[in-house]
Amino acid sequence: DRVPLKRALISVYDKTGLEELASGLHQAGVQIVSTGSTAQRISAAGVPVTEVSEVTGFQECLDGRVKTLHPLVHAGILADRRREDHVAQLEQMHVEPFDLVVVNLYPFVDTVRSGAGQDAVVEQIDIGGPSMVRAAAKNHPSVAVVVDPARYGDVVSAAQSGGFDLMARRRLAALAFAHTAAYDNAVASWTAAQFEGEDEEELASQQTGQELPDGGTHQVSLFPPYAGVTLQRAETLRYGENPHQKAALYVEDGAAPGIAQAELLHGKPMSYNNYADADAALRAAFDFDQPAVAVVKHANPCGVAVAEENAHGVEENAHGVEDPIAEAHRKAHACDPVSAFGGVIAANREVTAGMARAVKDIFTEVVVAPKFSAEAIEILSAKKNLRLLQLPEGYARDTVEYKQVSGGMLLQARDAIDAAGDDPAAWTLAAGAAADDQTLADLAFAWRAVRAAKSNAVLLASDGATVGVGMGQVNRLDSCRLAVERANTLGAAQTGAQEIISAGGAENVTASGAPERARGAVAASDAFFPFADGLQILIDAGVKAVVQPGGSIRDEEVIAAAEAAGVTMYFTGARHFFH
Ligand code: 93A
Repeated sequence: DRVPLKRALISVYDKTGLEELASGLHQAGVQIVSTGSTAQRISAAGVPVTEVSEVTGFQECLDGRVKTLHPLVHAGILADRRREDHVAQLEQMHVEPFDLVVVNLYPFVDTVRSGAGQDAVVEQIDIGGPSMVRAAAKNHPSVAVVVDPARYGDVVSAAQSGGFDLMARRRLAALAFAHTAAYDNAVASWTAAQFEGEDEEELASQQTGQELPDGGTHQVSLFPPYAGVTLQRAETLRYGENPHQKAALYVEDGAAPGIAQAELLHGKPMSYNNYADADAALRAAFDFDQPAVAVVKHANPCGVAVAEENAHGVEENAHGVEDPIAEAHRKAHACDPVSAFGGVIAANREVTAGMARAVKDIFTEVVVAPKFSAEAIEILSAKKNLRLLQLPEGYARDTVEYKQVSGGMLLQARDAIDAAGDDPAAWTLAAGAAADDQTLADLAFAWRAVRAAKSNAVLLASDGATVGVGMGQVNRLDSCRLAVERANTLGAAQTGAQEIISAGGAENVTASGAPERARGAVAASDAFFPFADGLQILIDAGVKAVVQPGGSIRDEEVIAAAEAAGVTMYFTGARHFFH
């Protein structure tokens, strides 16, 4: 069922790889027909090419708006070669059929992004290109269609080996239809946004305040067309959240390169839950500039920690940290070694051999990081069931987040640590004495880390590491209790109480023998304390400083409790709910 490639129609805006494609096709004996500047480029590369205008007997007109929109072009694409009547009609009209159509479209989305004016954007709405792509995709029993320069290598190979088979043509057709659908979706959203823009109030409420390079604001809507949800199936997953649920991974057109584009270096295929947990872990680890590690279970952190960056070429930095990412992992794991069992680990730096040696001994589902050293891969590959996931170059999170609700979808601008209140320099001292540098650094760490925990997050930290995380509760009081309880019980699972006593920390060991890690720690709360009761639990446990948004109608009560206990409390004025 192969269709040999004898005649190709090429019309591309993005000329990447065009010369190689054209010369490869020519060498394989394929005749090339092409539009204006595409033909010029092919011809300049020394490859014979026929202009579309020669085929149609019609010059391009209206500044190129009409180039390929002609029956002699479209009959050549749409004739079903399996049908005698179609073949006969082509002969009558002296039309030669196309076996291959290579098109990429005017850069509509890039033009919108550049902040160009309406007329300039409209001019970039490609009409002839999508028509050829859709025609060729419809007629995939006879024609192969290619919209992505990354596939040119396959095209040349196919030309040399008797053409694409039917399955390959069908796959290409599906990609082509998805491509034109995404394109039209972007055009439709942008056009609708122009219409909404006539209502000044609505426009103002949509504006993000980001200035365009040309200073214009006419297209600065919160959800520009390219943020539309246009997805393509990338991978079928074994099952969903539970074994009886079907599931697949889709990638989003135009999205920033994220976990959906990551490369599995080792281990079994990623599962649905692996993707969700690894993404939550990344969100936490990449909130920090310093080397950071987050250990996550069920999308919640059971440990987040940072370590001092080690200056290049220096054996040990001021804090004696030789292998910062291994150190960050050690501290993150120590927060809750019980929950870390079967967890997902994200690092924001290359995974070193040092970190790998520690992870090897802990049952872990996934390690995700920007890079793994060769030695780390070797060490961790010994674990058959551990997945090693390497992030794509330029990993970033998208500017828009969405969540399904029945009958629709919620979209919001991404929550990031970039509000004015996220900067400790902008915090207000609400109670107690100003924190010393070390305490302030721990508060700043806790404030970043608390964003990783869901639903009434209250987090205790010391020395750049979480020591107790309370989350997933329907009230803040229970989260405070949980954070304290975890801080004061779970540490024992990792460090024997005896070791702590012999290390001189005997005063912080409870009767049960567990280290009392809440005492002397700092706390962060993702939203304000509605009453003083939650804060009181932290105070009673010996927490020395607290950071929280403030803004409750009972703030005075809350401040009074902190003052009475001599506990330092800062208000950020910003909050970070995460559900
Ligand atoms: O302006 S169009 O919508 N009208 C057309 O008839 C047409 N035919 C091809 N745009 C058209 N194209 C587009 O021109 C293709 O999609 C491609 O992006 C571009 C290639 O033109 P050139 O070869 O002159 O660079």
